[in-house]
Amino acid sequence: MNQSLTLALSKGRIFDETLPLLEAAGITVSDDPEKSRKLILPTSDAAIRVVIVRASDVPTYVQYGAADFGVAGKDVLLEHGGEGLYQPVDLAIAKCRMSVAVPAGFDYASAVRQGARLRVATKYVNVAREHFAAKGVHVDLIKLYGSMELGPLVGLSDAIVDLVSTGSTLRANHLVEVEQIMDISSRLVVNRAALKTKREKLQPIIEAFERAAQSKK
Ligand code: PRT
Ligand code: MG
Repeated sequence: MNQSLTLALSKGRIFDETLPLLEAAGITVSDDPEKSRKLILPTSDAAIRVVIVRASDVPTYVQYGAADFGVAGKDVLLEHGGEGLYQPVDLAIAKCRMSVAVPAGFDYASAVRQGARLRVATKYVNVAREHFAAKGVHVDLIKLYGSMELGPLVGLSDAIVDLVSTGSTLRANHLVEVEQIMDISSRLVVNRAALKTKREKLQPIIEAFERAAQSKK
């Protein structure tokens, strides 16, 4: 059967770190999305193409079957909810952690002990809500779409929930990490219907990704 596949990726670290996994599956992408303005990239396999979308839109494309599979961060998948998605592989790429950070000098532990109500700016309102509820911390969540680090600096919030990898963004903005919420890595997500109808074509790729990810752990 002639099965064609569409893979959804975001440019930047996810694209860059997925390329070696694709290569392990014998698939090469010659366009560089940072240079080309094309949103649909062909691959060395005429039946497989890559679509370039916003990181937070990857689950949506895969959920609706506009892409058969994609790569998205656990942060993005938790906020999306994961409906319609099968998540077979933790790819162990684009690793970071989700943390609570506050301005250096703000006594977070004591504010929490005193039962203070904290204003928290974040893109990850669902994960943040669950985290603070589980800890019994009272929060007002303020939804942002980026540059969370600015929130406490201009008095928008007392704290932020954001992703941290090297910690240099926090340091540059005089913020300190006071709680780690969870480790984050990117996952392969597959459309549930495609998994059945395009199994023959998808399965070898999923297995190659699995092997490549395993060798990184
Ligand atoms: O940038 P855009 O708004 O288009 O979308 P995006 O930020 O969701 O995409 P992108 O490509 O930046 O991130 C895609 C995925 O990479 C995320 O969903 C995470 O799963 C993962 N990832 C891994 C990260 C980081 N590491 C990371 N460090 N995503 C973002 N960051 C940011 C973080 O938000 C903070 O602003 O980098 C800054 C911190 O980095 P350090 O090294 O200074 O600590
Ligand atoms: Mg980004």
